[in-house]
Amino acid sequence: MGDNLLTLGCHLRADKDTGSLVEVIEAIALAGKAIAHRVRRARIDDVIGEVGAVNVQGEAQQKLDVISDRLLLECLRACSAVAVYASEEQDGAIVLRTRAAGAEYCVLADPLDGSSNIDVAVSVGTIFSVQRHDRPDGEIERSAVQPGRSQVAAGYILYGSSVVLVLSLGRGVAMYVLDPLLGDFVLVKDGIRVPPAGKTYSINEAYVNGFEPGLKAYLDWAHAAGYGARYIGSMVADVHRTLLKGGVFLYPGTAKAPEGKLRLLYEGSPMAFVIEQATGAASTGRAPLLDVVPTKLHQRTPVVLGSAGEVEHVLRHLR
Ligand code: AFP
Repeated sequence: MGDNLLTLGCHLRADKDTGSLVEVIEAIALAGKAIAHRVRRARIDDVIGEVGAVNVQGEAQQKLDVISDRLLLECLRACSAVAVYASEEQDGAIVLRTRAAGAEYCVLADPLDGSSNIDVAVSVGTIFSVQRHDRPDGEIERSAVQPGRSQVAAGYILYGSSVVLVLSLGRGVAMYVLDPLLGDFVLVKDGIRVPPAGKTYSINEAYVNGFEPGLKAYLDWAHAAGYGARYIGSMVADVHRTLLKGGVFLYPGTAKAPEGKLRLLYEGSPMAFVIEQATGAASTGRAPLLDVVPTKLHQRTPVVLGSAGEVEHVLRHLR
């Protein structure tokens, strides 16, 4: 049995081109460790349930949403390379420091995706996206509202039976696991590739009456072709399974919510970046998801991502 002892920091620093981006990723990883600790103690400490407030999208905030957002903000505030933080839990982007002060990056995050599942101990996760802060200091918030294609890094931390960090800096995808004894993320796999096909679809099929005809036709086709269904209802867990085992994850628009539920900048873009870097595909159902030009911070988007062959099966039914 070989020991995995290459830590996240050492692995990232081995690439001389990574520069101060390493500090940003380490700050996110530190927040992830702190969040993991809170998630593990969820039933022991009084952190289950709603705060009693709604976020800017009108969704009930869970206590752990607020705690996770604060932990991320504090870790990023301490990192001199970060200029802007934007999150699903905040109304607007938070300016931490200026470009003149040498801050090069903007971090966007869904601090605790799937948090409504915590009371039943289902896996949850943190999703993050890093964009270059290349606008004048007067337009600092616009650094956050950029197409997914221009991300310099993206990934997620899954708080499951183990704590897993999946990361892409635009040169493939690596997976690290938190070694609880060492207190550090260690590399377990580099160069991850989504299997090109996999007969599993992951969608909330209960919304089928609101789906467009093409999507209903795809589901009929998948049933006839002997596909299986897997849906946890926690995006990080569903995407992680899709990344490792293949298949397709969908959160489409419906008649009631044409843009679906997921946020473009905090969920869709970072997950699409990881999946494309792992040789999979990601689409809105109409266009490559990474090419969508956002107009606002909290924009929503339909999502279809996973094995390239499986995404294509969906798209040909939608066309
Ligand atoms: P919560 O953070 O409110 O639990 O929502 C999780 C989520 O945004 C995403 O993780 C899931 O894929 C999706 O919602 C599940 O939504 P449905 O319950 O509508 O299927």
